[in-house]
Amino acid sequence: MNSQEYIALEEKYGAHNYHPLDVVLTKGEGVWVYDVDGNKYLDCLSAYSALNQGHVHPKILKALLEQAKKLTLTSRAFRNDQLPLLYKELAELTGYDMSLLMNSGVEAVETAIKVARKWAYRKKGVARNSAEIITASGNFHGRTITAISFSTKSHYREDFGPFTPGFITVPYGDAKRIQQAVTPNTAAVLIEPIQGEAGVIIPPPGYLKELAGICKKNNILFITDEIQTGLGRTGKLFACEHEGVRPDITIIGKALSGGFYPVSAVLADEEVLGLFEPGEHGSTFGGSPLAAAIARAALNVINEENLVEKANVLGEYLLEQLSEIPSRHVKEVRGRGLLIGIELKPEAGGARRFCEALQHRGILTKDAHENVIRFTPPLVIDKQTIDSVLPAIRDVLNMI
Ligand code: IF1
Repeated sequence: MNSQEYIALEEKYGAHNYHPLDVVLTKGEGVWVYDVDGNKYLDCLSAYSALNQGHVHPKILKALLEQAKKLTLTSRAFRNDQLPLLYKELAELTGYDMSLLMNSGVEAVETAIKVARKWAYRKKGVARNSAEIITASGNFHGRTITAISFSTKSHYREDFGPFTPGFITVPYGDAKRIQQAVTPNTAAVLIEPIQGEAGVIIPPPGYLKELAGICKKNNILFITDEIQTGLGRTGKLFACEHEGVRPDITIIGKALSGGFYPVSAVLADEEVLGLFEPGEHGSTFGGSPLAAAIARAALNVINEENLVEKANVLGEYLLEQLSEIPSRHVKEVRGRGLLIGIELKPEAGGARRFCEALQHRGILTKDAHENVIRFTPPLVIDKQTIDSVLPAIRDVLNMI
């Protein structure tokens, strides 16, 4: 079958909740992907940072295959011999006392919200059912009813109410607005250290530090969603480290499995995560031996291959190279590490047509927030590969 035939099948039999680029991929290796018609592309999206380690990393594949032959799932009714090792390795890597394993990113977000509410009732003395969580406009934390309850994008919410109460949303990037929203019932502040979906929005310097200070002063939990920014993407293990901030709760997902399997986690110290009691939370697949073995290998690759430092060095290089491209369409190029966005001027006709043009030049990426082209290649990319695609990017940014 060719691309057109696969696309026709998908359109006929699948729900239309996506509008993907019309490229049907069948194979991936490192930074490269191949479509069913035999074309090769550089993946500059990396499944929104889930593929920091590159496609089908051989070491993660090996861990998956070996574990899959032995034991895949126990449920948490029984213990397994992989999860404790992952817990220990996560603690050693991140410095948090504990973690709780879930599957999708949004489940970990919901988990963090649950534990923050419990903390407010049990530790802070907030009256039950009245905890408030402050979030930021332009946020993206996933697609569940609770996560869209505090989305500010009408397209994500419009027909899906009623919503979960208990969330207050203030403009992103202005610490004063967070301070003003604090009440005695505030349990937590939940933000992304850099907003991905909103178009790679980097808050003003000092923002995260200020938020951490406000939270500490007011006895509020500071929760960061590092599902997209974490595990090396921005040139630090966590984006919060750019400001020397250690949140009370850090949420990770995506690259925690290197793209093999959905694995997410909530990281926190014992005084917070220790509040969960047996039966209060869980998941059939969360923390399975297969997930744990994959995550252990995925973390190991980040360490062994120095991916955090690579993202730092190559990110700086790519940002500089992209910034130097003269183009009448470009409003701003911004980024941190290998999380880079090119914002186009409103009159450029939207980022999608640029993504389609890049696709025809062998580069896959995705528009964000209408006018932003993301460049988030796997962290295993090298300088030579970056150099090899710059001419095509230059051409596309200068098309009519
Ligand atoms: C889709 C966006 C990115 C996330 C942050 C939680 C989640 C995500 C910061 C939920 C997920 C994904 C999901 C994907 C598209 C994508 C995305 F454009 F929609 F916003 F990355 F920029 N927190 N982001 O970025 O994690 O439950 O999906 O595992 O198609 O919805 P999940």
